[in-house]
Amino acid sequence: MRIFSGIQPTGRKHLGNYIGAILQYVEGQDRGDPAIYCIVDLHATTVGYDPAELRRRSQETAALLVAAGLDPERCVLFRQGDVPEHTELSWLLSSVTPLGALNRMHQFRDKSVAQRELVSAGLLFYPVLMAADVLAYRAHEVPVGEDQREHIELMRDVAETFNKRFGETLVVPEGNIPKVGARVRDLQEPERKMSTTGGTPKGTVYVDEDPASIVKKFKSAQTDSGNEIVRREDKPGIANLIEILAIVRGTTPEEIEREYSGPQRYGDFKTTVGEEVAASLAPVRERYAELQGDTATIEDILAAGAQKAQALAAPVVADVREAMGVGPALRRSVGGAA
Ligand code: AQP
Repeated sequence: MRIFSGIQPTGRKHLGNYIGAILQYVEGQDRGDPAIYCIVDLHATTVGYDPAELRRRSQETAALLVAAGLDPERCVLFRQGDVPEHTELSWLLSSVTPLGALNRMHQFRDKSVAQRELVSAGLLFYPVLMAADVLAYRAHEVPVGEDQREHIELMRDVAETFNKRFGETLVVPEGNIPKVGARVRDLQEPERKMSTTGGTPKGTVYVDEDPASIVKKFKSAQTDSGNEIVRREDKPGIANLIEILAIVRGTTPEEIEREYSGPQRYGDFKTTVGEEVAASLAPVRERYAELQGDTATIEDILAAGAQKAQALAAPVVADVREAMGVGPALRRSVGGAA
């Protein structure tokens, strides 16, 4: 069972990234054979950005993942731009990707509207590169949050179309979207997801945030004016807090609802959630502070990870080239699914 996932180096990572993705990465590390995690710096170049900042943030994201529990000895942790097989494969896969499907992607539509200067071809091509990221490793499982469902569907279609057109070469991956915490909501606008680019400053909690500031944000979270701690459609704010607390405690939302049944003061509940979130993130924040400035160690980790990643991806890309008739024929026969 191969697990693959990618994370953007765009700024600080928030509680949604942590719950929807990073916690799953750490869990996958114990199950994956191998578990492959990639900091997608090439994806980050598809919207306006500052080059020096991108390099720094890629290193910081790597430091954060290690601080959160990824062990470079037990998983493959690398930076996308260090493994050229990703870009080569994305070009090869573009021949089986319908332009109409790319045009319809919600993320493309949303992000292209937000671009002030240039809507790059890279932004349209983003899902093809993402398909290449996963398919290059013949990964079976892709842990992601709910917002990535559409991209997972597209990469499955791309793999299926490729296999039909050129013969069984690629593994069709499955998304692993958690049942609880797949869409952590903005604390101020709980009808929207917590987001790096589209969230409110007071409603977005960062993994490396000061504990007092985390508690303050939770205390001012938007809820309705009721007194029940239940997940109902008309209570997105409280439902969000219930799910967050369940994840932090390692229990279920049903258990939280049982514990807080009967009339409750929302203010007290918000404080409890804030304090428990802050306490659970404290060790990650401390390890991150130690690692963050140690760019030499981080670069060593990423270089070793890139070597391991390339060793896995190169034979797959060679099989794709062979199947497509690109370059000279290989001596060995095309390998099937791993
Ligand atoms: N609110 C969320 N709840 C649960 N999971 C989430 N993810 C993102 N937001 C939430 C998941 O985090 C992983 C890494 O995401 P990313 O940093 O690569 O970028 P993203 O998906 O584009 O989400 P961001 O960080 O909030 O950026 P915006 O919204 O500005 O595009 C992914 O698995 C994602 O599903």
